[in-house]
Amino acid sequence: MRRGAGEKRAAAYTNPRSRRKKPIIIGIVAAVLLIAAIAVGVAVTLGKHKSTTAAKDSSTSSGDSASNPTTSGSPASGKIAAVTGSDGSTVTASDGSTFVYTNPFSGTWYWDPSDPYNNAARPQSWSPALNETFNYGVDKIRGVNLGGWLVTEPFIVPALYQTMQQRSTTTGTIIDEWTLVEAMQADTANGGLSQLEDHYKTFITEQDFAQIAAAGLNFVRIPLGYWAIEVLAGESFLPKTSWTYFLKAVQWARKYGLRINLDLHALPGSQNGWNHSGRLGSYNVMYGPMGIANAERSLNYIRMLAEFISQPEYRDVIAMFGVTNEPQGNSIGLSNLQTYYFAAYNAVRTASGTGAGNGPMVSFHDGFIGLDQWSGYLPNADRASLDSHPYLCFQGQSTNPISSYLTTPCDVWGGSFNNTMGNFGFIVAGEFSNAVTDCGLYVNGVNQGVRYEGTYISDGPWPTLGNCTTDWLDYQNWSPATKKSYITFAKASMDALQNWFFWTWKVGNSTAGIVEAPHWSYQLGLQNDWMPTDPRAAVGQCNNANPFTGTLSAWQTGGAGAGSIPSSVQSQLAWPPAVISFPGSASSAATLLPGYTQTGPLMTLPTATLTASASATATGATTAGSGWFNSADSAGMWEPIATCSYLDPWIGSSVAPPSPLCTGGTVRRGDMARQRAVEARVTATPTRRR
Ligand SMILES: *[C@@H]1O[C@H](CO)[C@@H](O)[C@H](O)[C@H]1NC(C)=O
Ligand SMILES: *[C@@H]1O[C@H](CO)[C@@H](O)[C@H](O)[C@H]1NC(C)=O
Ligand SMILES: *[C@@H]1O[C@H](CO)[C@@H](O)[C@H](O)[C@H]1NC(C)=O
Ligand SMILES: *[C@@H]1O[C@H](CO)[C@@H](O)[C@H](O)[C@H]1NC(C)=O
Ligand SMILES: CC(=O)N[C@H]1CO[C@H](CO)[C@@H](O)[C@@H]1O
Repeated sequence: MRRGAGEKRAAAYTNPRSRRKKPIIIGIVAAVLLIAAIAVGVAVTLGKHKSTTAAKDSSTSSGDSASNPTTSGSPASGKIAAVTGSDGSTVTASDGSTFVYTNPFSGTWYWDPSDPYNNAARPQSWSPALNETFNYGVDKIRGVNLGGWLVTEPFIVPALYQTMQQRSTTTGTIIDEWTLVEAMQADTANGGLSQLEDHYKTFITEQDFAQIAAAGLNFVRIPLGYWAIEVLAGESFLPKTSWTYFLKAVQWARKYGLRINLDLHALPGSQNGWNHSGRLGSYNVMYGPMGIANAERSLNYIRMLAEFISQPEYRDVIAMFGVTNEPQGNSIGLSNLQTYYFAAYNAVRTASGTGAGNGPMVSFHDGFIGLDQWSGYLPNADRASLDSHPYLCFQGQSTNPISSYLTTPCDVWGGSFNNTMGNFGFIVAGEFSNAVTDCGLYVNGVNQGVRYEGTYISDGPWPTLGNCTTDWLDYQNWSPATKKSYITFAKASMDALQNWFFWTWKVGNSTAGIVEAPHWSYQLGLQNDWMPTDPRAAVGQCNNANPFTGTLSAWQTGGAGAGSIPSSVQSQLAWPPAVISFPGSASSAATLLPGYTQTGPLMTLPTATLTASASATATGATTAGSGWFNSADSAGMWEPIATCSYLDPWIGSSVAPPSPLCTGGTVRRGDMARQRAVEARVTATPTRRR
């Protein structure tokens, strides 16, 4: 979620801790296999091999084999659990518990532990099963974000932040995941960093995926921070752990027929300086003296993710890959952002190959630069899409009730989204919400104030318009008419945006035991009758007499011509850009900034420990894969140049690049030794292959 474009960060939060300038070096450490550490806890509590034949319903056994009938019996009863079912069937969850699958839209779940890559599940009768083609532009993406889960945010999980703040004696205000992690590390009495993993275990569970399918939704967008992959010394994040939970999410999505849009939400150095990038403060990707280096380090991670999700075991589930959430496009500049995106696109397509079915749709966030500016970007790109996050709540505020906004989404977004489908190609709203004001606990971050109440600390003055609690947040007392207005507003947003992900599925309680940002929770809206129970009801809400009807160019959906980007376009976008601009630069030529070189050993992401039986054929996949799809993708990883100096990746933009940039390298070698020593303690390196 963005703040208003161009806002300055609060002075109080600039450079919150004094940090030594410390060259940080991508560690080169012996390979450490982490398979054991990432074991995905798929509970295989069932005693025997079962049929892999999909039954329409658990109550009607497919019975392909008399000795291994598919039944709906629970494991506890000694019977064999069903591998599939529809509305009313009993599901055995991956933790061994059972629950009743409720899906009014004729969705079917599918889970056979002996065939764990089977993609037969379907979220609703009208959405393609995972083993069928999703026709972008024709089939609608109706999704939710799983915000606040693997990338925490104060406003989505306020109790986590409040509790740590109450306990914290050694740190200042906990404002982002970085400071949360520091506080947890100090809180050894309560388990230290395991408290963050406890949050991963509890905030989103398998039942959420079943509920999302039952809500008529067919996609989830899952924000992931780079720390899922690797954390270097001096960076306060929990390393690698969230990756384990992402792998669980993949299996749960598969089980309930949901497709995933993997959203790389937080990059090293931060791509936007906002709290939800992991660290509130400066931004350092394509901006500032470490802007090139951080982008190159990010390209390593993008490539590792792309190689992983392009494997046949994963590619039909992880159908989209948002390579970078909300970069500060207006500071970076359109052309440099496009150059960076092209490098990311190349990393993905080199991993996946081109053509429909080969790897994900790539998604580029618009960088808050007008949608029209993207017209014509990357002609012939194979399955590239644009991501935009329209919000009404972070601009001027108003006391007008929600009933006065019923056509606003149609008026302000409908035309531009519709036009973009024609002049760029596929566009998705990766985020939107039901909020029309910035009311809600921590919606602007911790201690940032609220525009509506006149207390917002940036970009004032903001007049006091009223009281958020009584005017907007008191959802327990909303009238039926107010709830109806929210449903209408949500439907108008959905119809205007066409393909969308609500931000977010769930908002946790504050320590007061209530949800204090109700406009941001799809689940709470369903529970309290202010979200549409069937999102298809949104179709036609805007009365768009002439909507985009879905004829994307063949190349945009992986058909003829896909991937044949003209060489003149490619050379314009060659990596690295010649010049990047930022306030502290003595000179902005990219050659005068720290950068990396592609000589590092390959790093792969660990796979889950799911093993299919030899007879499993659904995806042709009987193993969890190696983590790396394309063995011909063998260029080195970006790594430091032995003779060059580097700054702290989080240094900020007001610092000049190291001078001289590259010397005999003595300083750096000493630092690399230190880096290795510290890193070995902080985090094991990802698996290296070569
Ligand atoms: C998808 O899976 C179902 C159940 O196994 C199967 O009947 C169907 O043929 C599959 N569809 C495709 C396109 O492979
Ligand atoms: C808003 O109203 C609530 C409930 O009456 C009250 O508790 C709260 O203090 C008020 N907030 C402000 C900022 O005046
Ligand atoms: C939030 O608090 C309410 C009680 O106020 C409780 O019923 C509910 O279960 C809590 N939700 C979560 C997710 O803990
Ligand atoms: C939507 O786009 C189509 C072309 O793709 C155009 O014909 C139509 O007029 C547009 N509708 C609106 C309401 O902008
Ligand atoms: C200061 C800051 O970064 N605030 C952001 C924290 O996250 C919320 C929710 O995503 C944003 O709305 C704020 O702008």
